[in-house]
Amino acid sequence: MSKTEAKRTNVLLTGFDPFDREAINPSWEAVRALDGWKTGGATVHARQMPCVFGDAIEALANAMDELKPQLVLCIGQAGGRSEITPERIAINIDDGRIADNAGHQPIDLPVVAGAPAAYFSTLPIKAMVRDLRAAGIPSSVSNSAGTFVCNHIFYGLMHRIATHPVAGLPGLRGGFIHIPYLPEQAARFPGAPSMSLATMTEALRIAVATALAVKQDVAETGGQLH
Ligand code: PCA
Repeated sequence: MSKTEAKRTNVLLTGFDPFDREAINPSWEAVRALDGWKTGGATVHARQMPCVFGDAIEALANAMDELKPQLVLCIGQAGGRSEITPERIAINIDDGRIADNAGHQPIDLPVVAGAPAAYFSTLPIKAMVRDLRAAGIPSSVSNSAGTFVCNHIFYGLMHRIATHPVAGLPGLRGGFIHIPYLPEQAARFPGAPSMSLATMTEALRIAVATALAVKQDVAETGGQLH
């Protein structure tokens, strides 16, 4: 790759603003720590997304139009999970267990009317889990990103990649990773698992590096019985 081409390789990393009465969102804290980070000829750009149905997909589309990334990783908080969990699949449903940050709580509505039921992540999720574990960071594939704003933006991302070839350069890939609470959040919910910001930031570095390096995912066990 020439220097000029290398300059044009952008990675978009998104995190969310705090929601559900939290003061912070680990996804934004970890993502913003990597803004400007250069790896493998690519530059990482961090953007914060609103935890609002509709607005989140619009903000993502704007960031993609601005940056023309070749890789998009959206990150979100999954309180209660103990591991870094690359998501396998985005489903075409909005079903809010709670209201979003604008007070909207859609029930059983499609993210995009008339669009496919689901899209698979085009990130090498198994290779990411492998590399994270090798670095001593707990990680597993997740087969559900839920039905709140994280699944919503994930679906919006994959739908855009599938239907807007100009949204990124050829070969644009994307997906979603859920991450645990930070310790200061978990301290309010005794027994809840958490992970330090330093570990989560390192995990995202590994996830980005693996996604840039591995074009074809590895076939490793990572399924679940339920
Ligand atoms: N987590 C929520 C939305 C924003 C976030 O960080 C979710 O899992 O849907």
